[in-house]
This record gives sequence, structure tokens and C-alpha cells, in this order.
Amino acid sequence: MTFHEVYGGEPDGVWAAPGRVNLIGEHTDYNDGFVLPLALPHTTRVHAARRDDGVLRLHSADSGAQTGDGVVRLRVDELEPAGAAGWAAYPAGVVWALRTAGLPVGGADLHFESTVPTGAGLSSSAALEVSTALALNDLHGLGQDPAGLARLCQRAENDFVGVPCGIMDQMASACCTEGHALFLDARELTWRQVPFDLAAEGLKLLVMDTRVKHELGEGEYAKRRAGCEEGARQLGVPALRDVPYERLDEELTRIATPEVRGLVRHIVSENRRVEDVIRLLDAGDTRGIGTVLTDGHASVRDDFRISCDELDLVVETANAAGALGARMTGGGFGGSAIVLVEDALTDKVTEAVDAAFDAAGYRRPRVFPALPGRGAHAE
Ligand code: GAF
Repeated sequence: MTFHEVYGGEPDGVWAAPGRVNLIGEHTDYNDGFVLPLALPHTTRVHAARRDDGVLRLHSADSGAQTGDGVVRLRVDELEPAGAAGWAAYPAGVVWALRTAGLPVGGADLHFESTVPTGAGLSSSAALEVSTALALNDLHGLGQDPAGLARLCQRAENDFVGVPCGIMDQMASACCTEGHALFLDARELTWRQVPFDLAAEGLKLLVMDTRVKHELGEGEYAKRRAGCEEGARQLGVPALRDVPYERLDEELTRIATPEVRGLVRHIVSENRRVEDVIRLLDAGDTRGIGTVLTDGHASVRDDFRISCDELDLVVETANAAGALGARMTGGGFGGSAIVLVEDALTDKVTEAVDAAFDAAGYRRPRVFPALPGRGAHAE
């Protein structure tokens, strides 16, 4: 359905925000650490019209079975945390966060369509939030910069939807640029665009979406976050970012519980891996990052314990078939892995993963290249 078919009339404009893959730096964002995501060419687009009567209407072309006309109708001055369900909670939460920050959002008609796979660990929620925020920023002249909008989107997800995520996904969707990865310091909210042109080097970064999403995911994310905070408390630092890698072994002896020890070891070593990848990319050694990616996978699998059999199978099989490196990406418990591979080996590696999935009785992953796209923009 089009905006016109849903609401009558025409939108004032169209805004788009991408999903992302994270190259390295997993669960480091809420530990004040480093991340290195890149935007995908897959976007959520919102066709939007300004309203000034306090009414917010939301419709998604992708929301599947709908009751009635599928339009969610809300009043901007009545929005309360948890006051909307399903996909509509994300855009409603953004309106709530903007208004809570004192910004004059008077209402809007929004119609969404998205090519970002959902449930794949590729930040479809952040794409929904950031496209909404950018549209409202322009329509109501709010004057916020992309990073400011990203923070408000995170607040929407934390406090309205109730998901305790970090800032990486919203920043990636808002601030990435084409042909680059975004090296983000999640404490300072400063970043650098790092050139990431794999085609020029005869390489590909494949996304392998396992199309599984294990149910325990959301509760486990919150538990990992609480465990990291407990680790920082036991070590007497504001955040695990503040534990120096050089002193890691010594610091680990001060932590009583093995689970928390594993969380701390992952976060501290993962921050170091982000810095290692940056150093290699700056030196022009893109192939060299492969082993760092695979080390990162071992760390999330064994120490942070957020991988699953399907993701481990992608990583093991891809590497055995000649990939330069591979790891799961995103929150974990399903979703996608990334595989760095020579162009010439793309088919061989993909076929090996397909065969391994067939043999294990799993549905084959959906595979596509991660071509670093642009961040959120008006079309
Ligand atoms: C999810 C969260 F939304 C991010 O903030 C980040 O913590 C990520 O999991 C793990 O790196 O995507």
C-alpha cells in the first residue's frame, strides 16, 4: 500500500535509515567502549506528512496480518512508556522521547516500508527509530543533529519500548557514510569514518543470516548487561572500558564468579580487538583483520556465551572452506554472522555453509554482501 492509499493525500517527503552489521566490538557499547559498525544498503523508508493537531498515525507495509485498516492512532500528548505494542512502539517511542526532551512534535502521518530483515540482528528497530526521528526533525524543524537524534532513539528503545540496548545501532543508522565503517567511542560519542572498500581489494564481507532467533535472547541481553555492571562494580571502575587490557589477567583474579570473569574478559579483549582492526585497516592490511574477527567469535561464544549452534556452524564451516575470518554479529542468540572472504572463494564458502546446514537439518542461511551504505537521509 502507498501513503496515498492509507491516508489519502500525499506525504511531505520520504526519509530513509539503514540497518547495520557490526564488524567488531560486540556488547562493548553499553560498557562505554568501542564499536565498528557499517550501514547496510537495506533501509527503512518512511513517507511522512506533518500534522499539528496532536494526532500520530502509524502504518507499516510490512506488519503482516492486520486488524481493520492497520493504522495505529495515538495522541502525542498521551504517549506513555509501554503505551504502544509491536512495531508501532518504536516510532511512538521516538515521538515520546522527542517530546520528553522538550521538542515540539505536533503530530504526523507516517507510512513505513522496509528492506531491513527483521529478527536477523541487523538493527531493523534502529532503522525504524532513526527514520522516524529524522522525518520528524525535518517536518517540525527540531534542529537536532544526527548524533542527538540517535541518543533520543536509544532513549525511546530503553525507556518506552523497554529494551536496555546500547547506542551502537542508532549511531550506525544515523551517522554511517557510504564506503566506510564507523569507529565509535560509545563513552565520548565521538567517531571517525574508516574507509572500507573491500571491492577494491578483491574481498567480500558476506552476511549470513541464519534466520533463527532463539527466544531467550532478550532476557539474556539484560542479564549480560547487568553482569558487566557487576564486573565493573567488583573492580571499582565506572565501566569495563576502564579496565586496561595490559592488566586484564591480574584484574580477573579479583572477580569471584566465573560467569562475571568471562564477561569482563570478553569486553576488555573485545575493545582491544576493535583497536587492532582499526590499526590493520589504517595500515591497509584488510586481510589481516580476518583472524581478529574469528578470535572475536571465540570470545562471544566461550566467554560472553551469546552464540548458538547455527552461528558456530557458519563460522567453523566458512573458515574451514577458506574464509579469512568470520564471527557472529549483533546481540546474539541467532541472527547473522559475517564472513570475510576472497571474491574468488565466495561461492565455495557459501556452498560449504549450505551443505553443512543441510547436513545438520537447518534451513540454509540467507546470504548477501555487506556493501557499506550511507546513513539516514532525506530522499
Ligand atoms: C544490540 C544492541 F542494540 C546494541 O546496542 C549492542 O549492544 C549489540 O546488541 C551488541 O553489540 O544490537
